[in-house]
Amino acid sequence: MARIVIDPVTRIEGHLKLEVVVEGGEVKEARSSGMLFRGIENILRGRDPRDALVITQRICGVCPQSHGIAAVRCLDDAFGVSDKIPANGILMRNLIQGAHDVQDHILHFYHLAALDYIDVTAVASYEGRDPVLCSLKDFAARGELGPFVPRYEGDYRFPAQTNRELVAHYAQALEIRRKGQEMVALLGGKVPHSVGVIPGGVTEQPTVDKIASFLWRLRELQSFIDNVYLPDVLAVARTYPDYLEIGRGCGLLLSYGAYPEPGGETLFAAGLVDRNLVLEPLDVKKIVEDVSSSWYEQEAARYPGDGETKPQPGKAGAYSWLKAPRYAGRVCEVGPLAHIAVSYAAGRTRVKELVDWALRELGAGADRLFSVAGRHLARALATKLIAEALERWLLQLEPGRPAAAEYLLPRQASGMGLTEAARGALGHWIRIEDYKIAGYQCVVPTTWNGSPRDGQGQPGALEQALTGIPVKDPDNPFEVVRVVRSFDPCLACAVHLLTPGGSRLSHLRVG
Ligand code: NFE
Ligand code: MG
Repeated sequence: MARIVIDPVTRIEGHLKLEVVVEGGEVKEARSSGMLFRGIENILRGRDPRDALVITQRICGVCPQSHGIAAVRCLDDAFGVSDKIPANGILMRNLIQGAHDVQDHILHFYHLAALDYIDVTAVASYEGRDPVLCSLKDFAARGELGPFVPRYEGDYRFPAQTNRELVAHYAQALEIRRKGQEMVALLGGKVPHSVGVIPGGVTEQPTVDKIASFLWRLRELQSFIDNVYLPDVLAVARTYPDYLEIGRGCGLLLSYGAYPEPGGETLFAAGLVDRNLVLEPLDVKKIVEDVSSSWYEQEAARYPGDGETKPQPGKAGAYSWLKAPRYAGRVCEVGPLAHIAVSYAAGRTRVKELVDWALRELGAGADRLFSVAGRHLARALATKLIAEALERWLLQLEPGRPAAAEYLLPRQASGMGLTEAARGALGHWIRIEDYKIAGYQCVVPTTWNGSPRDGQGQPGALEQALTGIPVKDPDNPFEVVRVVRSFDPCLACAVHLLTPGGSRLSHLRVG
């Protein structure tokens, strides 16, 4: 029996620790631990409710727009203006969130995951004149392999020429992401933490020049997704076909739905699906957070609207700062696979076309989506779907029409804001008393996926996906990190250590 501890897992956002027990060449047991405490919910108590918009965007530098949208939907609900937002406001929120998500998905595939499959050292033997590859070759020759190593060895399958092409795409993806961030800034004022999204709508006014500036960047993103990103993801799935089998996970996908169309249905459907893609309607009241294996004071699992954050470092039997969200007691996986599978099961026509096309390309059945390569594929399809919708939403903007409704700050209220971040289902819950925040809870995607065991002893989604996978060489557990990264975990979202001086809570780190 071998115990492998990977701490921290690199090329993800934040600090995740993994412990897996390997016996007979396969993982028998896995434990995923979030190693930092998040204090955002407690920081918010006693503040003006509108501060949630500003402060929750600071939860994470990768997905601030997602938290901005969840927070504003939470305030819309508490202020009673959810159904009063003008079409321009709905559309511009979608455009900000969508431009963000497109570049975030590209970030994940190229910069956080692709080097698990691409041998970057192939640039050393490059003899052509492509300036990007030449500069990477020089970089490697100086021994500066900075973002590319350390890595696990032993399973790079592409020929050298393909490796070099994919490395060039890694560099190209950086430029494309910049275009996506510029699109966010065009309507949201700035990145990473945008400023124009307010209760009732947005502060920005759509103008013809902003629409044109957004559109030409969008066209570049669309072209990259069609001609580079999707073909590369398919190439990885074809070259590593065993990863269409590995890391199947808990088999229950949950989506809150996201991207409301003015007067219509959402782009991503809400609901749950199992491995047979049978749709179950979502009942938010069935969500609870369990703290049995988490470093919080022990109490019964609570609905997030009534949730508390009471840290208890060193609690016996606990091993994570992440709580364990559950739906009617069941473990759920969230993320682009859920976006795509739930929307597919709900009969969204465009999603069906895209999924059926991709599965035909791979000669695979829909059950193969529940896998490492399936998650990467679903993420790429979700990116294409959003990029197409961005164009539709952009061309529906009406310059000169209002973009926000008025609101009054209530003395007493409660609200809930649900959306889908790039990494999956994201919910914020607020309680307002005497015009101030009396309680605020965020349940983020990585809390669902990276959760520890609950009071019933059920492992979390990532822990389940790791159990049973082969590990050829415990010194090079590349299979483990490939499964982990297919979930795109973000521990910055899931947990946070926040102190003004940066040191006071450092003793809370448990290693
Ligand atoms: Ni920090 Fe986040 C996204 C959110 S994930 S990246 O997407 O919400 O736990
Ligand atoms: Mg929380």
